Amino acid sequence: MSISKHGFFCFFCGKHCSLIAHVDEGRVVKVTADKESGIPSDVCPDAKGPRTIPATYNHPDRLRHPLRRVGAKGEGKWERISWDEALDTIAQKMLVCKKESGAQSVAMVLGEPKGLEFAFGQRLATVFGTPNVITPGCYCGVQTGAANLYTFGSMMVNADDDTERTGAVMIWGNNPRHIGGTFNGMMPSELDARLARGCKLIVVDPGKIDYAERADLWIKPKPGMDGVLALGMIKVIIEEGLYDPDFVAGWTVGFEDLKAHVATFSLQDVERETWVPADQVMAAARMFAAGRPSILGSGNALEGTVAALQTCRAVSILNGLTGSVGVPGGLVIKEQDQFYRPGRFYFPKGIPRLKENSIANDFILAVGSAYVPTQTLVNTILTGEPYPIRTALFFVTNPLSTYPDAGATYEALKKLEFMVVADIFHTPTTQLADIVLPAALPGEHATIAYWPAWVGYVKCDPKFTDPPGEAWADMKILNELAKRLGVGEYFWEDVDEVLDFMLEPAGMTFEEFTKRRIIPPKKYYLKGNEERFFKTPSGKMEIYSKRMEALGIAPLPYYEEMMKARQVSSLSEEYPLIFTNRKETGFMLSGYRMDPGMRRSYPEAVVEIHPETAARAGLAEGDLAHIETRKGRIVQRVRFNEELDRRVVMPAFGWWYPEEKEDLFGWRKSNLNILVDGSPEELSTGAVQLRGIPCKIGRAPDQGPAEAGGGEEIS
Ligand SMILES: Nc1nc2c(c(=O)[nH]1)N[C@H]1C(S)=C(S)[C@@H](COP(=O)(O)OP(=O)(O)OC[C@H]3O[C@@H](n4cnc5c(=O)[nH]c(N)nc54)[C@H](O)[C@@H]3O)O[C@H]1N2
Ligand SMILES: Nc1nc2c(c(=O)[nH]1)N[C@H]1C(S)=C(S)[C@@H](COP(=O)(O)OP(=O)(O)OC[C@H]3O[C@@H](n4cnc5c(=O)[nH]c(N)nc54)[C@H](O)[C@@H]3O)O[C@H]1N2
Ligand code: SF4
Ligand SMILES: [Mo]
Repeated sequence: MSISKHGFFCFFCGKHCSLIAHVDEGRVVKVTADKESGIPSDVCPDAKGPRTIPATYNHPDRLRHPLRRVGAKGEGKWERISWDEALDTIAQKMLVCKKESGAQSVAMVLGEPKGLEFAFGQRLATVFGTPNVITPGCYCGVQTGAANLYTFGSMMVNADDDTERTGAVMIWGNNPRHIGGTFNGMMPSELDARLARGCKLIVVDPGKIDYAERADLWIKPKPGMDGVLALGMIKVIIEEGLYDPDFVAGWTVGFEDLKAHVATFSLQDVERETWVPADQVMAAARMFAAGRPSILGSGNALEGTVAALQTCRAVSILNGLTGSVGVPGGLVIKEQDQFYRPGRFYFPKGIPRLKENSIANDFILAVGSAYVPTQTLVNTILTGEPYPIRTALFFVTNPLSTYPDAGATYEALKKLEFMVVADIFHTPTTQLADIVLPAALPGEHATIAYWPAWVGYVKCDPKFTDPPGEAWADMKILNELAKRLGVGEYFWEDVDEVLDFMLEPAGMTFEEFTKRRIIPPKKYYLKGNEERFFKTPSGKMEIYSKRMEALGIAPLPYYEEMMKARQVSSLSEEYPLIFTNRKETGFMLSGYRMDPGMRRSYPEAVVEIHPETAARAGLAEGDLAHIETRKGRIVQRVRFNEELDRRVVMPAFGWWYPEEKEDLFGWRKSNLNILVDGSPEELSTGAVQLRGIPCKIGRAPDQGPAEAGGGEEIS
C-alpha cells in the first residue's frame, strides 16, 4: 500500500479549510485537517470536510452517466445516454428556443460557486445571449456586499487579521464556528485569539450559538427585526456621543441626516418592535463603541428579510461610526489583484448583458449584480410573463429544497418545457429533469476556488482522484456545450487551459500554483492610503448615499424601511409563533444527507421549541410536530430548548430524505420552504422574508416509527 498525500481545500463552506487527501491507488481513503503547511485549517466541530468529503468521493449512489428521463416527470425512470447525445440534445433545444423565442427564453441557474463553474455558467449565458442567470444572490451575500459597496466603496471590507487591538466584537445573525466565519471574513480562531486577550463579545441571535456561552452580552431579538435594533444602537451611539468625532468629521458624509433621523423614533419603539429591552440596546451600543476598534461580524440571517438591504446598510454604518474602519484591529480593505477578475470573466471582450431583456429588470441591484432572484424565475415560468422561459439548466443547486415557496417552485419545474440538472447525486430537483448530468467534484478535477470573492483568497484545488464513471467537471460540461452552441471561440479547446489563464495576473501557471496553493489578498489601512481607501464618489464613508438615492433606493437606512419586515412578521391569533432558521451544522445547505456517518449524528429534521410552548401545543420532546403557515404544513422532530423565547421556534432547513423512494425522496415532508412565501420582495435585490415568519405548531397525528430525539446537541 502506498499512500500519497495531496493538499486541497474543503469545498463545503466559505472557510475553505486546508485539508489533506490520503490517496491509495487512486482512491481517497481518508481526509485530514492540514496541520503541516501553516495554511489556515480551522475545521468545524462536525469536521464536515474530513468526514463527508471521502464519503462523497466513494459513495455508491454518485451519478455516473448522463441520463435521459423516460417516464413521466417525477417517476424516477431513466435511460443512460452518452455525453455526445446529452450535449447535442441540450444544444439543439437551446438553439431552437433561441430561434423561436429569443435567447432569453433559456435560463442558466447556478448555486454557490465551488470552483470556476459559476463563472463558466455566467460567461456562457452572456455569449449565448440570455440575461436570465438565476443565483442565490437574492438571499446570500448580495445585501452585505451592496451595503459595503455603497457605504465604503468596496465589497472587500474585512476583519483585520491583526487580533491584538480589537476591543469588542459583535456577532450578529451568524454562527461563525460552524458555518465558515463572519461575513467579513473573521475566522473562529481569530475571534478566539481576540477573546483570549479579553476582547468583549456581544452576540445578537434569537438562538444559542456556542459563542453565546462566552458572550458578555447575548441579545435575543425578534427574528426579522434586526434593522430596527441596529438603528436603535446607532441612536444610542449618536445621542450619547459615543462615536469617533474625528473620523465622523473627517471621513463621513451624511452624519447630520442620520442624527436627525434617529431623533424621530424612541428606544421604546425599538424595544416594542425588537423585543429587546432598551437597557440592553444601550448596553450593547456602549460596549461596542467603547471597544474601539471594534468589529461587527454579521451573517446570512440579516439578509433574509424584506428589509435586508437597509438592515445591512445599518450594520455597515455601525461598523464605521466608531472609527473602526481602516485602522489596525478593525476593518480593513483587502484586495486581490493576482487573479483574473471573475466579473470580467462573465462578460468576455466587453460583451454586455441585455439588461432590459431580463425578467428581473425591476430589481435594479439584482440586474447590476448579474443575477435574477430565484422566485422571479418561478413566477415567470408559471405566468409566462413578461415572456416564456422554456428551457433551464441547473448547476450546483437544488431549488425544490432551497427556493422560497417550494410549492410554487415544484409547479414551475414541472411546467418547464426542457430542464437539465447537473449534480453529484440524484436530488428532489433532478427528479423533474429531462436530462441529468453527472458532475465531478473538486479533487476529481483541477480547479481554483475564489469564493467568497469579497474575502479575497484564491486557493488551488488539484486533481488527485478520478471522478466516478463518466462524471465531468461542471466547467467542462459548460465548455463543451459552448462549442456545440457555436460560441466556442469564447471558451477553451481543452477546459484545463483556463486554469493558467485565470492565473496570468499572478505571473504563474497552475502547475506552479499547486506548490504555492494559496494567494492571499493585500490589505490596506486608511493611513497612508487616504486617496484610495473609500472608493465612493465622495471619497469618504457615505452614511447618506446619493448613489442609492439616484437608483431610487432609500439613501439612509430609515426606520420605516426596517418596518417593512414587520408587515410580514406580525403575529396573530391564528399564527401566534414566529420561526426562523439557521444552517445545519452537519450539512452544507440541502446537500450531503446521503453521508451515512453524518446522518448517524443528525438523522432527521429537528425543530427547537421552548418546553412551555411545546407543552401548550401538546408536544413532548421527541414527538413529531406540525409546523404550519398560510403556505402549508411540514413535520419535524421536537427538541426542547429552554433558551429560546417562548414565541420563537427554530425548525431545520434543507431537509429531504435520499433513502425514501416516495414523493421525490420525501421532498415535501420536512421542507422548510413549503412554509415560506416568495413575496413580498425587497425592491432592489429581490430578498424575501426567510427569517421571522408567523406560524403555529401542533402534534402530528401520525407519529411514525419511534425514533430517538434527533441526534447530537446542536450548539
Ligand atoms: N454547516 C454549514 N455551513 C454553512 C452552510 C450550511 O448550510 N451548513 N451554508 C453556507 C451558506 S450558503 C451561508 S449563506 C452561510 C450562512 O451562515 P450564517 O451567516 O451563520 O447564517 P445562518 O446559519 O443562516 O444563521 C446564523 C445565525 O443567525 C441566527 N438567526 C436566525 N434568524 C435570525 C434573526 O432574525 N436575527 C438574528 N440576529 N439572528 C438570527 C441563527 O440562530 C444562527 O445562529 O453558511 C455557509 N456555511
Ligand atoms: N428557508 C430558507 N431558505 C434558504 C436559506 C435559509 O436559510 N432558509 N438559505 C439560502 C441560502 S443562503 C442559499 S446560498 C441557498 C442555497 O441553495 P442551493 O443553491 O440550492 O444550494 P444547495 O442546497 O447546496 O444545493 C447544491 C446542490 O449541488 C450539488 N453539488 C455539490 N457539489 C457539486 C458540484 O461540484 N457540481 C454540481 N453540479 N453539483 C454539486 C449538491 O449535491 C446539491 O444538490 O438556499 C437559500 N434558501
Ligand atoms: S465545512 Fe468545516 S471543514 Fe469544510 S471549510 Fe467549512 S469549517 Fe472547514
Ligand atoms: Mo448562502
